Amino acid sequence: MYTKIFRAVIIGAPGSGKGTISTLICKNHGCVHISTGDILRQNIMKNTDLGKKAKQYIAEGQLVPDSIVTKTTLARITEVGNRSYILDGFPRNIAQAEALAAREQIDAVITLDIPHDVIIDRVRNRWIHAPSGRVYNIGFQDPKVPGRDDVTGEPLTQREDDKPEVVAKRLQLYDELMNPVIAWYEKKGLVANFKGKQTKEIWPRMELYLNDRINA
Ligand code: G5P
Ligand code: MG
Repeated sequence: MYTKIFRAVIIGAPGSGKGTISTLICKNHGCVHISTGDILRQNIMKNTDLGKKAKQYIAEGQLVPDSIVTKTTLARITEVGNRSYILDGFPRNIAQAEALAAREQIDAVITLDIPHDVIIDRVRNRWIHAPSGRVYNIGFQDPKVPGRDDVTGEPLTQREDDKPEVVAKRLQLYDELMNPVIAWYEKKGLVANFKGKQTKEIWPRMELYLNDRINA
């Protein structure tokens, strides 16, 4: 458990394992996982106003407009209150990074550096339980019953934006928009980069870093 509040951002390409690693961090250290992608997908499922606005952008691999996402994310951070959190999927550009900095003091920025060919393979095998955001992967993190969520038994689905042509667009957009964001956080001395091909290879290094960072 954290002995003080720890607010971190996790950055990585689509399919790099942000959701998987955030879940591990929160399970082991008791923080709240805030995933903007999960929030948007849950709103699409419930057909809310936000979901209706976001649906087409996500399906095409485009960013949902800043005005919508920033308001939603900051509202979620307010709900989380005085607790440690990992912010996954936000910020997505400099404007969002500035909006976050104006509101929150971020303690660390964790970046995941996974080769694109590894990512393309993973995304092909990804299945999700959209209502909860739980993620599975055939051959890596199989559900106990094929095609079913471990907790609810509900059917798993594939993401609309995991089609190969949309993944290619998302990867390109990531490089274009996120390299400047990472450089922006590097200037502030906040970035810890984790390079590798597998989550199990990255995780022990991440644990060492987190323990150091949290007890510093
Ligand atoms: P999201 O939802 O933020 P992305 O594209 O940033 O989407 P994504 O696809 O959710 O990121 P991830 O969370 O980095 O990927 O990866 P993951 O799900 O944990 O892992 C990928 C797969 O690999 C899983 O099946 C996992 O089980 C498996 N895996 C993990 N580790 C290993 C391993 O070691 N080995 C193997 N074999 N498999 C492994 O955003 C979606 C859309 O929402 C909008 C945008 O339209 C965006 O495109 N959006 C925003 N728009 C504007 N501003 C924002 N801030 C927005 N946030 C979201
Ligand atoms: Mg994710």
